[in-house]
Amino acid sequence: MTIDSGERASEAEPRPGMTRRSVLAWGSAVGAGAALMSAAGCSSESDTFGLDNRNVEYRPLPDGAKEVWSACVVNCGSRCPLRLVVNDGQIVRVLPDNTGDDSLLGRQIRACPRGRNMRQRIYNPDRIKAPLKRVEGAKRSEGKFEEITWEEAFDLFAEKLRHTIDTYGNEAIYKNYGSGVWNAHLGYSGGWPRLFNLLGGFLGYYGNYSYLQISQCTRFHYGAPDEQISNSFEDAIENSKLLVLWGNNPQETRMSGGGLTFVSNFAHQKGLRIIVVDPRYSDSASVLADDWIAPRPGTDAALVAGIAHVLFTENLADTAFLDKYCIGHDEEHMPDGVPANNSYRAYIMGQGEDGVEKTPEWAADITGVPAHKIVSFARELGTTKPVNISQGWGPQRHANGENQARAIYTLAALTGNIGIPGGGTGGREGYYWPVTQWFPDGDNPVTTTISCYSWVDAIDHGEEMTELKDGVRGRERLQTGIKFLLNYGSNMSGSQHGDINKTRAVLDDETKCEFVVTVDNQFTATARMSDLILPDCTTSERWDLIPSEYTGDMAYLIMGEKAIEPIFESKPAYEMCTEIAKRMGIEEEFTEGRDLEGWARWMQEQTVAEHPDFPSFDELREQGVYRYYNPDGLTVALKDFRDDPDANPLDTPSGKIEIFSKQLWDMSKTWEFPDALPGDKITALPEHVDTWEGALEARKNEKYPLQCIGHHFKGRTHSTYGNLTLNREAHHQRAWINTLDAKDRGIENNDMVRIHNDRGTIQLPAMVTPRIMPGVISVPQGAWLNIDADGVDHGGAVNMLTSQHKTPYAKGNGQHTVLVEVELAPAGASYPDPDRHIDLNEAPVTYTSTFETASGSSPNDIARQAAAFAAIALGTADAGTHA
Ligand SMILES: Nc1nc2c(c(=O)[nH]1)N[C@H]1C(S)=C(S)[C@@H](COP(=O)(O)OP(=O)(O)OC[C@H]3O[C@@H](n4cnc5c(=O)[nH]c(N)nc54)[C@H](O)[C@@H]3O)O[C@H]1N2
Ligand SMILES: Nc1nc2c(c(=O)[nH]1)N[C@H]1C(S)=C(S)[C@@H](COP(=O)(O)OP(=O)(O)OC[C@H]3O[C@@H](n4cnc5c(=O)[nH]c(N)nc54)[C@H](O)[C@@H]3O)O[C@H]1N2
Ligand code: SF4
Ligand SMILES: [Mo]
Repeated sequence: MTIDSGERASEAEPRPGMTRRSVLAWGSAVGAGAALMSAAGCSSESDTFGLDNRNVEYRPLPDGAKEVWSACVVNCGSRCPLRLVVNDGQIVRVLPDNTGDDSLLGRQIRACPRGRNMRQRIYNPDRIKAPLKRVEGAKRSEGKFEEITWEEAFDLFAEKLRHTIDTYGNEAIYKNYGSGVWNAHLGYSGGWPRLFNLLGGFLGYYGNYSYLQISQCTRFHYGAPDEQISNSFEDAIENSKLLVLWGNNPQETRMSGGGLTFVSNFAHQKGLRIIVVDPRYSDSASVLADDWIAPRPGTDAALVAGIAHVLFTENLADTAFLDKYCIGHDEEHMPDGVPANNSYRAYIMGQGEDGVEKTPEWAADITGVPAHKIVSFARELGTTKPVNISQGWGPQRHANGENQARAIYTLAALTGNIGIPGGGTGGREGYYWPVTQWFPDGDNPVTTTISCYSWVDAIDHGEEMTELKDGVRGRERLQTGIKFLLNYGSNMSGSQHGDINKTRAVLDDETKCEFVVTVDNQFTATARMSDLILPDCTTSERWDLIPSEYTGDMAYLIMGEKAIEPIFESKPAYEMCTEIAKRMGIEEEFTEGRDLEGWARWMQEQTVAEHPDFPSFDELREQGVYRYYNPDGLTVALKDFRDDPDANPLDTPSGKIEIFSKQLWDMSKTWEFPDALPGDKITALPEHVDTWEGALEARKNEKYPLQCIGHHFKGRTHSTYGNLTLNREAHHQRAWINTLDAKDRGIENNDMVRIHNDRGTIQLPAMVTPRIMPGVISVPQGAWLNIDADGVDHGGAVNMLTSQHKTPYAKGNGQHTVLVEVELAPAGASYPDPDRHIDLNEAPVTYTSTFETASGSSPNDIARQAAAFAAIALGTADAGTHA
């Protein structure tokens, strides 16, 4: 069972602020939510394959209703088609994929409970209804707005853009990282990069919040410019003897039928042995694992070292593989000019610089995994072949996450599993992703970039940022700080970046960033901190083509047809860009005479040129989903290199896998760490490093003794879907805390607790459970903020606690490295929860929103809204999916 008892609907009680009527409605809604969970293939095993959508009998559609193909495009790593039933201009029902079958490579792409709740996201009280301008004199963090017209909004945008370019140059413009729409061929950019590029460019960023550390270390380890993806799960199912999910939780992070939930269920059915390495007994551990190994967060490199000790001393390391394909593993295979005692084996055997032997006992002390367990795990890894060691991105989202990721890669080499069917690189599961045509952004004339995690620094003290200190690329130092910030499909500023309080303080200083504009369709914490807010529409209100993403060896493209007209005053971002381009005198170059549908058709035409079998635009509208497959069969990463390393060398200096990296060795001598905290160092080997707020410090720190991770959570995709009542009721935002730690603090299950450190305080209910190791808590990341006058967040947003301190050379987000203390919340310290409830069974008479003052409704809006809900109410009698 995926749904742990703590999350069962029956135990949930109404939250403060819920009316009795909404509780009743909620009761039936949760019932629907539970049904959804099994439909998504993530409830009990027995119904995993039980629900073939082709054979489901639905309630009859209203007369005159039509079905339109659309999709959920959030960045969850899956991508799901949705059949939107439209009646009288309103979406009245959301139906899942009905193509495909139950086979491994033809499987149905069944949307998860979030996507099936799409109607609540479209018709949501938090929808931004009109362009909003910050009230003169109010601070950004005060979030006070007035409605303006679109004309005023476009003029203001254009004026500020012109002023920024003229005064500071194009490097002062920044489009923040934001993943809310970036997986749609048109929607991902909205047109903004194209607009800026035509105007001389903008400051870019490298990497992403998902896997910045692993992507940067991969350059040195495998010579690949990105993460070194591994064999696919389909290959593991066919060919592996053992699958190790190392800080990898596909049951929760790849939730759709097209994603990997479904694939891993095949693995389970086939009897593939699976071991999960995770401080949490995650949903993947609970549904799939034969064994669970729980290291303290941030100690995986030590765990790997302890395993390596057993492999070396018991002659279980694959030395033939290492000698042929790697350098740096032992004294005989070192790069020129490097003393031999810098090899990985010397490090493990205590002959390296630190003189410490990395025995299983040594590793046990650091990781918390018993030594005998490390020995038996090592023996199993050393004697089983092939093994796919599949690391997720949890281990690398830590202080010195670069070393964590490289260590796990190294284990794949020590066991000789790389480049063979059933094996893997130690990276994340591979996938087939044929390149179809995306919206053309053009080239950015500005070539300077910063790491995606550095933008608050670049606002605060951009001119001080340099290559060797801050990882600035394309220049030795930045010429200017960021003065014009665009948030598009991004909830970074208010929710997803580390240390929300620091970010708010930096944004409140208007001498630094002079203009902040947010383009979103929900009134988020990020929108709240802007000077201008532009209401985008949702995917269902515009044209697009939508590709699969991490969906293994089954790739596909989904038709995104405009199902309804944009609601309220919202517009597709592309139309906003067109209006601004007009004001900047570049409309022709920008549009090339195309509107959104025109671009969607153009992309289809370009795609056909590459893939002749690709359906026509109208066929795609009819069939909705088009699947395609790798002609070479299942994905086996680095197969060419394994087959013939001389003909197919890696792009590293040696052409081999570099367990010792001479490039990192050189960087360790030149890179500067003026504000270094413990663990801020670059090492040529994937060694264990004790870091700031790491496992060792937790044991010494009396004030903040608990490590806190913020896992990705089934209730939301980051913050997206976090304001949907049904989702909130089905998946409660609670802090996981071990039974022993809870007992020490007098905390019982569902007690309201406060979690704090020097950066912030949050309040939320505790989930007291043995499913997380002692000394560690986890607060699912992405909760919507609800900050009281004392600055305490009652939404449970983990980024009130996280740090902006960068990792050593990726300059990335160690957002899972956090120390905190937890205590019972003061009695009576409750705070009204914004009631985002929409009763889809009844047409509300008035339109209420927590943010009413900010996103105020005109009488016209209210009439339209009431009409919309009336139509919805007529069209359906349930939570918006099939019964
Ligand atoms: N439902 C849902 N799905 C999502 C997302 C979402 O928000 N919700 N987000 C999507 C996105 S953009 C991304 S980048 C991916 C994220 O995918 P991941 O980064 O892989 O997800 P996380 O939950 O951060 O981490 C995976 C697991 O690692 C564990 N972990 C944390 N620290 C450590 C450690 O030091 N060592 C080990 N061994 N394990 C550790 C966590 O407990 C967790 O179970 O998920 C995607 N899918
Ligand atoms: N503590 C902690 N923090 C983390 C992480 C973690 O593991 N721990 N994970 C990090 C990771 S991996 C990632 S990817 C980031 C994700 O952070 P973000 O990329 O900010 O993702 P979301 O919070 O989902 O915000 C996406 C926004 O896009 C908006 N949106 C959706 N559809 C549309 C649309 O059609 N048009 C427009 N204009 N907007 C739309 C949504 O309303 C939402 O506000 O978070 C990072 N933050
Ligand atoms: S959140 Fe992901 S798995 Fe769920 S419906 Fe959307 S794309 Fe599919
Ligand atoms: Mo991500």
